[in-house]
Amino acid sequence: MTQSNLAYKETLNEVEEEMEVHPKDKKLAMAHVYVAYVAFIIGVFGGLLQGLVRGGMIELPGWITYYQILTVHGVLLALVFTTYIIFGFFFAGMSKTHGAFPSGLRKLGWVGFTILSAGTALAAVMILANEASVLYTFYAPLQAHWLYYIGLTLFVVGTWVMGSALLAHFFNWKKAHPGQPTPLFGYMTTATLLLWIVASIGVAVTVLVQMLPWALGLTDEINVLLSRTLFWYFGHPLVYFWLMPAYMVWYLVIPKIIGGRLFSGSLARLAFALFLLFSIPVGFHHQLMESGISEFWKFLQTVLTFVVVVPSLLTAFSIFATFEQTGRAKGGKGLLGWLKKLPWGDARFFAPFMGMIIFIPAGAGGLINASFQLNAVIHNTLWVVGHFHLTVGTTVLLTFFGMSYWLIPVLTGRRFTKHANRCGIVQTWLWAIGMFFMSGAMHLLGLFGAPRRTAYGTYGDHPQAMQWFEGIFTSHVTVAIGGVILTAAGVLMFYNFIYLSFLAPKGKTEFPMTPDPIDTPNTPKFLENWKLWIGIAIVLIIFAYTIPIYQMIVDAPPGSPPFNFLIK
Ligand code: HAS
Ligand code: CU
Repeated sequence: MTQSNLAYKETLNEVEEEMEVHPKDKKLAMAHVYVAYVAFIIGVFGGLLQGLVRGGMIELPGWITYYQILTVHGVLLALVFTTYIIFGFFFAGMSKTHGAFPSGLRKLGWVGFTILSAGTALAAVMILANEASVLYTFYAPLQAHWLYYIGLTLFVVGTWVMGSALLAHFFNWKKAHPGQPTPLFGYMTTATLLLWIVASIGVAVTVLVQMLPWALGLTDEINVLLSRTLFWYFGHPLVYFWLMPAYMVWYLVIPKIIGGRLFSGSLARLAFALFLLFSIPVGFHHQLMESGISEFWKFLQTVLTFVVVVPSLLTAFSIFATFEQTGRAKGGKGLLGWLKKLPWGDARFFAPFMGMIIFIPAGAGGLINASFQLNAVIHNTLWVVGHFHLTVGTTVLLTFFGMSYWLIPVLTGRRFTKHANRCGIVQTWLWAIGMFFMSGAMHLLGLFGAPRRTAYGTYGDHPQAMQWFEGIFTSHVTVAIGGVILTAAGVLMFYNFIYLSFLAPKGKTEFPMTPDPIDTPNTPKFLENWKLWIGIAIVLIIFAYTIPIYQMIVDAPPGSPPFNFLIK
């Protein structure tokens, strides 16, 4: 280690000792966590009902429809829980690593939170009133009440306002420390927020320009292909908006919990910059089976999809290396002896670790989905539902659960007790086992042709199964049983949230944050050049989308507002 590295390391450790989340920032962060978990528990029960309906075990009463609970489940878990917990994590982490928010920015944060929550409440009311049973993708021609689209708009605007507060805090720090590498937490938050902002412009455009006028009756038709394209321009980066904060926990928190230090800061920065570049021009991999997009553009976006796999592979390498280095430093010998040195009994480690393990098959499933021709086999089948229950539903969620075990007590000034830890370990096992059955059956049923997005679920059940395990994993009953186990796990997680928020003994809990990796002073300058990254991202987007979107507009059938005047 060079002299300058050593000096840098010492000053950082000193700073680290002092920095805590400011009490006023704790309130703002915790407000997010409350909403997140209330949405979570309602969403979990939505999922249970669906599983039971699909398994043919119950019938919904006349006043509830299948699409309605599917929308409740998808919107509350995939959009509301994730967004709130992510922003709660960002506010807490930015306060810890960049210092307390100045009161103006904190207020801006509260304003954003209020707008976001007004939007969420409006959208939730419309869904519960069965006026917006359009699923979380709100594909046209499914149409919701116009107030639902207003709710969605407020939701997005709220995140922009909160995002500006966070970005301003980061760039103020950068200005005050010229020439210094920025703290990794801020770097990663910034990459994630920029990704979110650039991507959500797509959904804002389709909602404001297409959906809202149509729902208000101002136009009576809609360009369906264009609306789906604008949705997926947003929808794929959306999944990385969920994944990147989970990766932040892996990169920044887990090394500290296992008693080590992240293996390389520059590699971590590079992975996040690559996510910003390649997450957006890939939406067509959700539309490979759609007519109206020529195969050249589909193929191009397929190639870019395989490029965006690279930062995940970099992440796998970094995290594995961090585990191995730490395990060996603790005396682990031989090829795999270091594994024993990891803190298996610590739920803050174990839950995200299970998430990592499950991401290996989950990511492999993603590669299958993205493989153009193979997509024909799985598209619109239950396989896809199995895929996203492993990715966002397990990898990301287990990581957020693992994060909650320390984040909530940090924010509420309580202790993460042995009891809470034990509940966390049981919760992780239950979630993983429930998901093994549910998602496993979904994957296989999908291969036998069971469709997604339908209540008539037993299609695809495979009565002539040759082997017992084939029979188990090709039955909707298995999906339902997995769903029941997952509901139990969800209830236990809600209990963990209540316990850590209100019941655990008062005291101090550590906000685990890895000391900056030793390569930090040598961070290449270009990695911090945001203008460069945003510029390349925009060029890639223009390249991947301009011509196909132009074609969608000029070749649209007559009466496809809002661009009728352009139709050939
Ligand atoms: Fe996906 C559909 C392709 C990742 C979520 N995806 C979906 C949908 C969702 C979703 C919600 O190409 C459904 C949307 C809808 O409603 O229609 N997906 C991919 C690809 C990846 C991928 C190529 N998806 C995700 C992630 C998600 C997510 C992440 C949420 C968070 N997906 C698709 C495609 C479709 C799709 C098509 C459309 C299907 C259709 O036809 O409708 C890749 O990014 C995956 C890369 C990941 C890896 C894994 C790396 C492994 C790691 C773990 C390391 C482990 C360690 C532990 C360190 C290659 C990082 C080691 C320790 C030891 C001791 C061993
Ligand atoms: Cu995607």
